[in-house]
Formats: sequence, structure tokens, C-alpha cells
Amino acid sequence: MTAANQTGTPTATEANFDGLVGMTHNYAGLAAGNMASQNNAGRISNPKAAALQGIAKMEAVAALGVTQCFLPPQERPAIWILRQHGFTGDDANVLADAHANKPHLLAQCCSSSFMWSANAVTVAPAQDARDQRTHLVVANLKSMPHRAIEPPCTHTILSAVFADRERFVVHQALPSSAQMGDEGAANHTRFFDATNSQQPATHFFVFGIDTANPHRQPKIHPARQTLQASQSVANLLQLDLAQCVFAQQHPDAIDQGVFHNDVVAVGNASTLLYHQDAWLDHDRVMDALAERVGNSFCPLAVSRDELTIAEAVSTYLFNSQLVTTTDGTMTLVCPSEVEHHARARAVAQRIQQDRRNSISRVVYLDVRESMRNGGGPACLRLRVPLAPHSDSAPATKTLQGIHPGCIFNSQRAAQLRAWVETWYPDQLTPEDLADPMLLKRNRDALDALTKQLGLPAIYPFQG
Ligand code: SUG
Repeated sequence: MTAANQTGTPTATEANFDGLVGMTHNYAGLAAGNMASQNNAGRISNPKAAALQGIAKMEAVAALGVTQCFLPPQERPAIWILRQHGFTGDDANVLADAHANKPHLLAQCCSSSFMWSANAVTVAPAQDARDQRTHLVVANLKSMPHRAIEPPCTHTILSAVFADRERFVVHQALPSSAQMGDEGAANHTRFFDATNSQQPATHFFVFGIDTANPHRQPKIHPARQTLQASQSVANLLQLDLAQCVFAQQHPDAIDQGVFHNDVVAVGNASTLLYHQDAWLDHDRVMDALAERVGNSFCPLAVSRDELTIAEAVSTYLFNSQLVTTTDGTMTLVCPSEVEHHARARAVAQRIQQDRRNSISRVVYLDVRESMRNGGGPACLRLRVPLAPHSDSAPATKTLQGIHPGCIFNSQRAAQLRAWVETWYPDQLTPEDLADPMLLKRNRDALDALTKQLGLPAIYPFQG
């Protein structure tokens, strides 16, 4: 996101980090409670198309004036996890044995789920933290075994990307106890008043279950985020609790496929676009947000008559990115599924035409490969607010201590496209996941990428 400084040059206030899609992107039906994941289980995937869609998305968002960055993929198959489960021998043996005897475990070890970087960490910028450093808390993702593999590598990657210890603190994930399910930024929104830098930011944490008071919980699908985890994250972020609002997801929404809050709500600055049935105690939540965020708070509710929760889940209207563009207005970056759904498109148009809010434009992007696993535009990006009054622009190599190789621009786009074209398969079937050549190819590709980006060794195979 950008704002204009006195000379009219855009000054970055937020960087968006998209997760690059991995070479083993596939549809294994691993995520209970995620309708798209369940409905597309077993489908043939297109890793190359998926990765190219992700790069095209970054280009489109960067063209809006957003400071765009990216995170490299993790290594898959996670052969070390298979070894932890007792598979032995050389890599080819381990893969063949796992494929024959534990195909579900192999699928878990092959997921490209790290691409949804909104689940990587929760972030609070230096200006909100007591020690004036930017804090990133890695999410433990303990609810889903295929996602619980991600945190150690996420920590290593983020420590390399945000290596400046004066500015950034990258925290390890919370312990994976039953009380501590944490899914990262997908369940967190930071509100601030863009016209008044004196007004403290508000941190909105949404959880699925309070383990100390569990009677209000979904009946069919798991609640992934606990209140206890959200509270610990707020603590680690060094936030003033007076500026935090905690709200519980509506259990019925979870049971209809709202596995993360970002499936039914998106915020930017002091605007909040949300579904009427997103949270329990709706009125209390809105009062608390209005009080903390202040006069500029602009809630935009979508009623169940306009769009049901089921329609929100199938179209991902709320999983759009809401970004401030160089002219100071906001653009809603929706998945093309919204454009192709008459009622969802009508909601987007209604919001765009309503002059009482800042949203002046809607754009549609094709991220279908990711959508088929339940990941829309907002899932694919992690927002990292930057320190105010920065004079560093994304094209320079000094964007507030962020590793320069991970800053996206047109040269980088061309480089990433060429890399994907060289290495990624066009198609993957479940059988292909056991091919030892895929493991080797992925390592060679990741090795080539980290060298191109000037990153240190970040993968287990790089020793
Ligand atoms: O955790 N899907 C991911 C989608 C994550 C979306 N992120 C946000 N809403 N922020 C998940 O459910 C499916 C993998 C599979 O079935 O192969 C998956 O993990």
C-alpha cells in the first residue's frame, strides 16, 4: 500500500508478501472443513499454471501501486517427516514405501500449502509494539497435519528475509498444545486511521474456539484458531491489550466452510468489509471496533439476503485484497469466481458505487488453481506494515531492511516466470508425488532460486 509524500512520490506503508506456489501443488483433499479442498480431492493439478497465476497476480497488484514482495516455496516432499514415521532407505525407497503403505501421509508431505502466506505469521509493526520493533509470530498451524509441517521452515525463511535484528523479531511458533491452535494473519486485521497518525492502531483477533469455555463451538468442522493462542500472539507482538479486540467466529459459519476469518471479512485502514453472520455477538464486536478504531471506522456489512455464507464460501468475495492505491482510494481485488457469480458480483458493484466508502474500483484476477484448494487472493498474501514516513521505494534495494532479492518488480517477474517455465511440471497426478525425480528436480529448482535471489541456505537439503 502506498501514500504520497510531499514530492508526490509514492511512499510505501505496507508490503504484501505473496507465497510462491510450490512445484508439488496438488489436490489431496487434506483440509477438513475447507469445502474447495474436499470437493477437488484427487483432481489433476497444474503446478506451472498455478505458479504463473500467482506471478500474474503479483504483477496486477503491484501495478495498483502496492509494494509487492514474495516468499520462496518450501521443500516438498518433506522427506524428513516420512523418515520420522519410520520409512527408511534412500529417498526413492522412502517415497515408494510411503506411497504403497501410507499414501495419505505422503500427500500431507507433498502439499504446497505454504503458498497461502496469510497463514505464515501474524505481524505487528514497530509503531505498535512496546519495543518499537516489528514482530512476526510464526503460526503453528497445528490443526492440519499437512500444515503443521510448515512452521520450522517458515521461521528460517522469514529470519532470512527479515534479517535485520534491530528492526525485526521473528518468533517461533506457539507450542502445539490443544489450547494453542494458531493460523496466523488470516485471523487478524490491523485497523488504523490513515488521516490521523496519532490515533493508535487497533488489532482485531478472530478465533474459532475458547478452550476454557468450549460450549459454543462448531458441530461438524474443526475450529482451528483458539482464543488462548490469539491472546499469546498479542502478547508476543508486544501490543497494548487496550487496543486489541477479540471476537469469536460464528460456529455455524465454520460448519459451512469458514475455516478462517478471511473467508468472511477483509479490512484495510479503517474500512471493514464483512458478512453479517461472521461472528458471535455481532453487536458487541462492532461496538468494540467502533470505539477503538475511532471516527474514521467504516464498517461495510453484507447481509445474508444479499449473499449467504455458502455463497461467500464458494465465491470468496471476502477473500479479496482490499488495497489503498496511489490516488488514496481503495481497490477490491477479487477472484474471478466473484465476477462469474451474479449475486457476488452485484455486491462488489454495490460497494464500489456507494460513495460513502473509499472503495472506488473492483478488479478480478484468475487464481483458479489456488482457489480449488480454498485459497483466494487474500490467502496468497501476507501484509507487513512498514514504519511510517519511509523514504525507501520498492525499486531501491533498501526497503526497510527487507531482503532485496524478495522484492518484486518487473525484472524479478521475468526471472521468476523463466524459473517456473524451466522447472515446474504442467500436470501432477497423485501417483507422480512418489516419483524420486520430482524430489530431485524440486531441490535443484529451489537451489537455483535461492542463488538467484541471494538468499542463504534455507532448506534442509542445503545442509
Ligand atoms: O489451510 N488449503 C488451505 C487453504 C488456506 C487458505 N488460507 C486462508 N484462508 N488464509 C487450508 O485449508 C488444501 C490442501 C489440499 O487439500 O491438498 C489446503 O491446505
